[in-house]
Amino acid sequence: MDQAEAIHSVKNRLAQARSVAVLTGAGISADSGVPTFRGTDGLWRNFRAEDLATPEAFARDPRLVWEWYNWRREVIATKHPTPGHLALAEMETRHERFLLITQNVDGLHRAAGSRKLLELHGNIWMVRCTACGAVEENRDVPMVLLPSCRSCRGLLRPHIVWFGETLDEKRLDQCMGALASCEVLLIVGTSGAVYPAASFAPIAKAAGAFVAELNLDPTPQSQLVDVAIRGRAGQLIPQLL
Ligand code: BV8
Ligand code: ZN
Repeated sequence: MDQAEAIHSVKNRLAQARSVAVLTGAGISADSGVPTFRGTDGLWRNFRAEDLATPEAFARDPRLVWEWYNWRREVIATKHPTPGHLALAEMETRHERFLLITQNVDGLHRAAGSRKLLELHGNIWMVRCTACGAVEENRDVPMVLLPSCRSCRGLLRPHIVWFGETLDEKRLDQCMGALASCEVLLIVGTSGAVYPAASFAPIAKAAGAFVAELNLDPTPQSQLVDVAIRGRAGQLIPQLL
């Protein structure tokens, strides 16, 4: 099946679908200029996300972890949603049931107008107090280090799910509900390396969904999906509308 036929087949499935789910990863924000995690531009000062985005790294050296997040906040603050983000915000208005699940913490889907949105790993513009648990939005670029809680002076951390941390039960249940009921699942711009998000395509497939992958490259999930479309998310998603 060539590219045009593949796009046509997914478009047809979407046109008839009452319930649609979408899972996005760093690839959809690559077109905005946000570095991906595992691409060549994804590394930061020779550190890997798996080494810095962990509670152990934060306990050992909160300043280093905050410096990494300050760098990412600075990068993301100047980025805008792509036609891919905007097309997904439009897509949610066309189906009775729709859920956009993103692994990205950059907030670009929210900025694009998506409302039926679940930020599985949190949001880089939200901070949480490690002492009293208070959560609030903070858009300081950079954060003055080390940031402390307004009400109890406790150390603030990014309100983001780090490696080794469990995901919010409610959020996960909402994902499982969408995966069990969707007729179409789009998997956009993710390498399928991180769990539990990496298990979403097989779960939806087992529940009878038509699964399409939109990615620049093949991934471990490519042979599992019904259709794999190669290309840039920013160009492909608008063609599905
Ligand atoms: C948990 C916040 C229970 C940080 C993130 C072994 C087996 C199973 C699980 C594990 C295991 N060992 C450890 C685990 C658990 C771990 C895990 O999965 N580790 C991996 C590395 C093996 N998972 C967890 O810890 C999760 N919690 O499971 O709790 C538990 C607890 C303890 C022990 C076990 C279980 C929590 C995971 C959440 C981690 N937090 N983000 C931050 O961002 O600051 S995940 C992080 O990676 C980002 O959010 C990112 O979104 C995510 C996944 O990366 P991708 O989005 O896929 O990005 P990537 O760069 O990899 O790929 C980009 C893709 O886009 C590529 O395919 C590329 O081809 C494509 N692309 C590029 N440009 C474009 C494009 N496509 C289209 N268009 C383009 N223009
Ligand atoms: Zn506090």
